[in-house]
Amino acid sequence: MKDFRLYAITGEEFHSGRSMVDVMEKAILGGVDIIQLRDKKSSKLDVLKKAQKLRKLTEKHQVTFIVNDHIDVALAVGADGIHVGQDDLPLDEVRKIVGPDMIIGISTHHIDEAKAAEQGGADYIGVGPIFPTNSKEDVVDPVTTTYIQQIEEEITIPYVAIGGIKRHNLKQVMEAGARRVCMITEIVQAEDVQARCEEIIQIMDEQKEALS
Ligand code: TZP
Ligand code: MG
Repeated sequence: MKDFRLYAITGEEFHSGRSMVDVMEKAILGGVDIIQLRDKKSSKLDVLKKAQKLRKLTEKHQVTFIVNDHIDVALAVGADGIHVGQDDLPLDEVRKIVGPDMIIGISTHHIDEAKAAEQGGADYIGVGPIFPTNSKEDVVDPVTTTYIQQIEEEITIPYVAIGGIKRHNLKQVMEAGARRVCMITEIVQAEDVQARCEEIIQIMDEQKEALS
């Protein structure tokens, strides 16, 4: 898959009435290079409609588009990838459905899950929640940056750190080794989403430089 550094997930309850396409377009203009549609509440039809809009947007800007949970929707709109959790269909079943080319990402909370994901053919893994977060229901306890260090040592496929990551703790996340980060609220709740993403990317660039 095309490499990335800043991954944004939709969180419509935090968009403050702004349209999803508008919020995500600002994020892309600010430097986000991968977008995930995550919608745990809408009907399948509504998820499809949102996915169609985001597919158009991401195609226009040449940005990777991932759909959370809904494999059928991902296939229907020609998304670049699908993101699943530990309680969704197992990776080998997902691969059978989506074929060899679609990106498959999976959330992990423990090194054993990460190893299984790597062996099972995931293209990338989510690593978190690093810090406490209010953006996910039934979330497990924070895994802390120690989990990032473990992943750095034992896992070779790309990983993205997620969960409660903000400008003020980005340094900690990067010091532990992460070079790809994923955020919901820190991005979509910002009044100026584009400026926020630019600021995040600047911090990431500075940290990367400082740590190299
Ligand atoms: N998976 C693990 S934590 C999380 C998800 C979807 C929520 C991240 O949201 P935020 O607002 O960046 O903490
Ligand atoms: Mg899921």
